Amino acid sequence: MELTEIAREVRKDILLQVYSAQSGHPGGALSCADLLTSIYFDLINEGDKVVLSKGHASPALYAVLAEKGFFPKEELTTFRKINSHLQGHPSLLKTNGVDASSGSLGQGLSIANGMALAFKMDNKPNTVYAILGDGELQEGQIWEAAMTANQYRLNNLIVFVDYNKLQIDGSNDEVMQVAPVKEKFEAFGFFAQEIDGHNFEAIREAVMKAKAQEKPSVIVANTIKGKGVLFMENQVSWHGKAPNKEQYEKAVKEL
Ligand SMILES: Cc1ncc(C[n+]2csc(CCOP(=O)(O)OP(=O)(O)O)c2C)c(N)n1
Ligand SMILES: [Mg+2]
Repeated sequence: MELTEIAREVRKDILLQVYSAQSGHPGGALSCADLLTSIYFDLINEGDKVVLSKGHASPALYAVLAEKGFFPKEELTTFRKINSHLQGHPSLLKTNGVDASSGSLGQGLSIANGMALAFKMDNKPNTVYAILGDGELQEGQIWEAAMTANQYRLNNLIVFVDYNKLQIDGSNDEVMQVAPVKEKFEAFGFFAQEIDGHNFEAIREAVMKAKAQEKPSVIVANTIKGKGVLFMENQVSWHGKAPNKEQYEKAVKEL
């Protein structure tokens, strides 16, 4: 299947989960659907690790993992239900295929650092991918982790920033300015690139360039929150809200 087709399935499954649960975060899940599709269906090698630091986008991760065969797709409708292995935020202990627990924003880059450092100590050739939200960059721990990645020259670490310009209740600019993102990471010793986060070729090319560096990498991925569903695109109100039946059917039809 083509990446575009996989991403379309992933988006449908994101909506299915949030609709079935009648809660969850469609906007930020749709925004990183192409990044996760790229990582899991184009870029990943056996043994690589993926840290979805913006854990509220769990429906995107679960959709990709189900598509990969880590668990049956039928289970997606149990998302956020009591006793389901698909909890609101990813759990390393509960869900097959999840590499790191997340949900409390700000911690994922530190976890990814530890994994990358461990790969180096074990002389393993693997890569760690981390996906951060742009609002998440307001967490101080991110910048402590950025210093650490530079200190240990973690060139096996590739950080994606899902740069959709929106967070929970407004734009980054209104709440707490994070721009310029690329330059900030450069100042922290990263090799930094900025791309269209919905372009599979651009994502692949940036990862290949990142892998050739001697320092940690950040790929600032310009994205659209709610991407793929017109009435959700760039609407902060769809950060953490479930569609009703009519909206769900309209969204699926559009996809
Ligand atoms: C430490 C912490 N504080 C607050 C929250 C609640 N929260 C969940 S998502 C979110 C906004 C995140 O914005 P961003 O990182 O831009 O994510 P995206 O736009 O990709 O959804 C917040 C504040 C949280 N999960 N963790
Ligand atoms: Mg955001």
